Amino acid sequence: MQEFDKKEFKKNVEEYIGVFFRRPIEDATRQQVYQGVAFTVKNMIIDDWLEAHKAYEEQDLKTVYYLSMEFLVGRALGNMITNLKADASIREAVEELGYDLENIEDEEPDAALGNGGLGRLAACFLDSLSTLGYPAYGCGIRYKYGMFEQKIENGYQVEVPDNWLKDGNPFEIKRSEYATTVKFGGYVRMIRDEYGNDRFIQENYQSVRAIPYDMPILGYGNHVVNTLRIWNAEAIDTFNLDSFDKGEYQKAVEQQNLARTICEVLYPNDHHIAGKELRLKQQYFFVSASIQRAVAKYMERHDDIHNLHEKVCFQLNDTHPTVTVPELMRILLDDYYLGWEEAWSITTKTCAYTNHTIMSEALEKWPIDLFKRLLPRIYQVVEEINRRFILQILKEYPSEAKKIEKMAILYDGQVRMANLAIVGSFSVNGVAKLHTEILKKQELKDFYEMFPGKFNNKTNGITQRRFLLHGNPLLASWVTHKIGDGWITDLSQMQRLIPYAEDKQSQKEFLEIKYKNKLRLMNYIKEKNGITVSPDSIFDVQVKRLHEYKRQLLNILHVMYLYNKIKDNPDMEFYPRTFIFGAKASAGYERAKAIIKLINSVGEVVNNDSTIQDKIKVVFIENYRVSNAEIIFAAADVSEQISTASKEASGTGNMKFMLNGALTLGTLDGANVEIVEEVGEENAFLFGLHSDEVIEYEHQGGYNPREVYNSDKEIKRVVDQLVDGTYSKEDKTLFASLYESLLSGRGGEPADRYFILKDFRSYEEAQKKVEKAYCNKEGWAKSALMNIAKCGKFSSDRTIEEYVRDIWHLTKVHR
Ligand code: 26M
Repeated sequence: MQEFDKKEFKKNVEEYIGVFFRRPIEDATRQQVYQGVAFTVKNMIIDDWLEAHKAYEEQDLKTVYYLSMEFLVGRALGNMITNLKADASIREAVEELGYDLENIEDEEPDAALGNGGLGRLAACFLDSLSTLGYPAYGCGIRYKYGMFEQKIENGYQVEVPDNWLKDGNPFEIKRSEYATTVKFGGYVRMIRDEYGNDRFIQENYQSVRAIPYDMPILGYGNHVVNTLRIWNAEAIDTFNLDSFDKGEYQKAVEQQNLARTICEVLYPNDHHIAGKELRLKQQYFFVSASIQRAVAKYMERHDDIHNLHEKVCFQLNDTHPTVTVPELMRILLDDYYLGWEEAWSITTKTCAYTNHTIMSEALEKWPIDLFKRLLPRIYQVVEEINRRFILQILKEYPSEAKKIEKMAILYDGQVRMANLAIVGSFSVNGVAKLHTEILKKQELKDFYEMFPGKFNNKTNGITQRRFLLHGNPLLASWVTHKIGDGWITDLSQMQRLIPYAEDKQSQKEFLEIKYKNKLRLMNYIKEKNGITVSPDSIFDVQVKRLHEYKRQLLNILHVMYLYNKIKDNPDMEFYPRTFIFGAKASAGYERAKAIIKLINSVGEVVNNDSTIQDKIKVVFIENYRVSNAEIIFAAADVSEQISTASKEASGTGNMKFMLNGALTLGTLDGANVEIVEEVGEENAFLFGLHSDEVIEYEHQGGYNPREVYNSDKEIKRVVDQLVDGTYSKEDKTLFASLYESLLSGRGGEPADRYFILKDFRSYEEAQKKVEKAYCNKEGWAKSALMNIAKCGKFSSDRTIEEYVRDIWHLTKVHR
């Protein structure tokens, strides 16, 4: 990249608008100006992109392929400008063109190719890989429709398709030269070749053409640009549609339909598996295309496939891309004619697997019939992997028949993807210390005993470039003013803020910045919700996917409890609080949707009750996503991280709040444990059962919530208000399913399986401590500053360095 030339930049923007829209900039829409700016910025990095890849090849560097069904990257323009370190100059140039950079950035739709934590983690990892100078590809799917847009109508969630590509995507490049074919269905015929070897030929299959689209991922100020490669499906022979042969015609139509459907839409569930055939097609589609291409690329510059693992690592983001293991085997066996042992040795040195959840509903299993019908050759390979693995189990545990039942890959008519991923990988990692320990001691105990050396922990992290530098410019420049800008690429330098935590002037400055960020969110809420909130109130925030285990229900029940208190004692001391929620529910998850409705209904009642004098406000932010998350984190005082202990593998929102100086109110779950370890218990608010207590109760089949309900009048009152019409005048049964989930459960599930009533009092007490602490402004500011000072560990840069050191063994590019 050359020196930034403002005149040239402005000229380019105007030229693009002229060429693409046939308009002078004065007549262009804001969207058109955005397109012009975006193309100009892309052009600024295009040479670096090419040269970085040339450097990788010349230096013959090992590459990690991060295989993921999801990349929740959000908007690209602002991030690129940040990472180009061109913020001030581009802002000025855009201003001279008559526009405000923020408004232009707001024209970009989020690339919402993910559900939540797992997809956003993948995006943070790509940012860190580029910033640290490691060669990497993100490999995924170019969904035509990403995560649905959430509208709230009459308090209910309504899902609207996210047509993010409708105006085109200025950052992507179609790479037809790397197209490959992916085959589905048909049958496998075995033949003997001229050397007497068995060969397996897939016949009568349907196929689609996989076409990659590349998006640049720039490192921060280092001229390194990696690639997010997302695959689109196109039909193969359309000309066959003219065929007079009925069978041919039929097949051509089917192939067209297959191509049309595969990349149509992101499945909008997390933590719940619906065994849909199309989902498996998506998985094999992007995996097969990515692995074929990676192997081909390796062979372009190397002659021995046996050393693949020296230059290539496939990291599986959860079990979703697990077909990588048999697909690589298939390529090695069928295309490179390797023997099984050789192929297996290469595969298990090349694949590594990350587990992101212990929730049993999320454990991926496919019916064997479906798997076999869709992927006949892959299934054969899986059968052989399974056969050999069972022999190994029998050998190591000759007298323990139960081991096979628990560990087999094929069992009970199903393909168990986690078992396949573990057996086929050299590394299995959890995403926070506690999570990895639970995997080793409980969920994956048998595998840990058999392969202790594979297991390791990699505590998650987040990129400070997006979530502080871009999302919270006021705080970012304040930090830089105090300690220099080293934190941008080395977050551990935040430690240098420790002395300022005690300093009255710094505390005051921090609170002023927080206040301004609260004003920004206040205005957003005013505009979107029409609700007036006070920036002097405590901004208490829970934003994340909606799931019972995350316990948004605990939060809103507590709001109902507080409302009762204030109504009963209008003169009680109470520090005004704004409870802010943001969450999408999976479309078919009825209880989650009922919780969204409840939050909105409570808001409706509480916000409009003038007798409580604005002491409580409840705000549900519609369509929570990466772009508005940046505004929300910056404005938060309290970070609600209240999952049932043991259920949240890590959490990453918790880290984004910490980075922005919010105090955690949480359970000892996931990475909260490590956050509190870093910041000190005195700078957080902990409550609730510990994970071992939860696990112990679960072994006993649960606990009896009616004991709590019957012995605590205030809790009983709140629970009863779910069904007495307090928040559902029009239809008292609206929240009956939530009432039932707390007191009796349904279909054999334990009552209150997420221990909401059990933890209620402990939560309520912690909330009282929050209030008391907030009353002391200086003390609060000190704690907030300590959170920022101690957040260094939670940079995804640290996480990536650990992956590199323990799993990927990459070398940095010289540029
Ligand atoms: C599976 C099958 C069909 C449709 C969707 C899925 C599916 C999609 C996403 C299942 C799980 C998915 O994500 C799980 C997830 O987001 N896990 C979160 O991962 C984060 C990053 O490691 C952790 O911080 C969170 O604690 C964990 O919940």
